[in-house]
Amino acid sequence: MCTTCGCASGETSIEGEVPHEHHHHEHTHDHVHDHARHSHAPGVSEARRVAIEEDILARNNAYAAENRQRFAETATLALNLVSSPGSGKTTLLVRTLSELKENTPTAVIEGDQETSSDAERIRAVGVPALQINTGKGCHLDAHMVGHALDKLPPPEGGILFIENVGNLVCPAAFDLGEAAKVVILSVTEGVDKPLKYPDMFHAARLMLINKADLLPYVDFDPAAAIAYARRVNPDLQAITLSATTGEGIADWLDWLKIRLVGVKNARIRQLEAQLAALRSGDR
Ligand SMILES: Nc1nc2c(ncn2[C@@H]2O[C@H](COP(=O)(O)OP(=O)(O)O)[C@@H](O)[C@H]2O)c(=O)[nH]1
Ligand SMILES: [Mg+2]
Ligand SMILES: [Zn+2]
Ligand SMILES: [Zn+2]
Repeated sequence: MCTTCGCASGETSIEGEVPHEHHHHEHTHDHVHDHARHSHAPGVSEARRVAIEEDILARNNAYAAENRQRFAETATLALNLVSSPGSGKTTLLVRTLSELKENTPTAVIEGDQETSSDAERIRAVGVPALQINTGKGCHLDAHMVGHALDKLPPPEGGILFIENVGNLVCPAAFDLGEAAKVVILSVTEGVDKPLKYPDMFHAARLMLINKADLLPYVDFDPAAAIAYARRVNPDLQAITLSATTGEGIADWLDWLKIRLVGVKNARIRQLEAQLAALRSGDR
């Protein structure tokens, strides 16, 4: 994980925010920015390294729970899009948002080490987007996403897409409070990637095999990729599509709609339970 890969926290910047002036916000739990603990001192013992990792993930999970609560209250379907760089996440988002934006509220949080170019690509579609730059960091974490949500409210009754930093390793370990991780594997990457990077395919709910339009030109058997992925995650769903030609996109849109209905129904059940509790309190 990130104690070994050398990424350092504390370099994150969120569009429109002055770096290190971000502590005036309402996290409900104790919020100590102890960045010294995120560093990667060479020569730390194995036991110490494991303790540091557990600490980082425990803190992350607390922030993720806050984000998840926020998504539940606003009936927002939050999806964490993960992949190697260049698999087509932003291209797929641009097409997906163009299809959805008529009828579904949407927003995008973009994560990259540098530049706001992906957020600009999304805004060009007419959808609100906010860029997080992670600097040396190799993944988004729940704390960064919480800050981004202060600037870019979750789209109520809609879908928030979080495009993670291109990296098949570290983002697997970080829960952002999302309903599901969606892993994108493009056909130019080879069918063996689910075996080589099992954590990511294990963490994901859905695998999108992108760039299907290139299948005639590359040695890539989608059925083999799916079989490998299901070795590490038997429940993984899979859709083969092309962000550029639009083939298979309808299946992806259907998947999104079903998930969104699930989120809205969960919110209705939650409100009904609260109402019932109030009524029984009246009696
Ligand atoms: N042929 C083909 N190219 C694609 C497809 N999706 C994305 N690309 C190309 O792949 C490159 C990387 O895409 P991008 O969306 O920036 O990937 P990201 O890094 O995952 O966000 C760009 O040149 C895209 O035009 C696809 O479905 N088919
Ligand atoms: Mg991108
Ligand atoms: Zn890392
Ligand atoms: Zn903070």
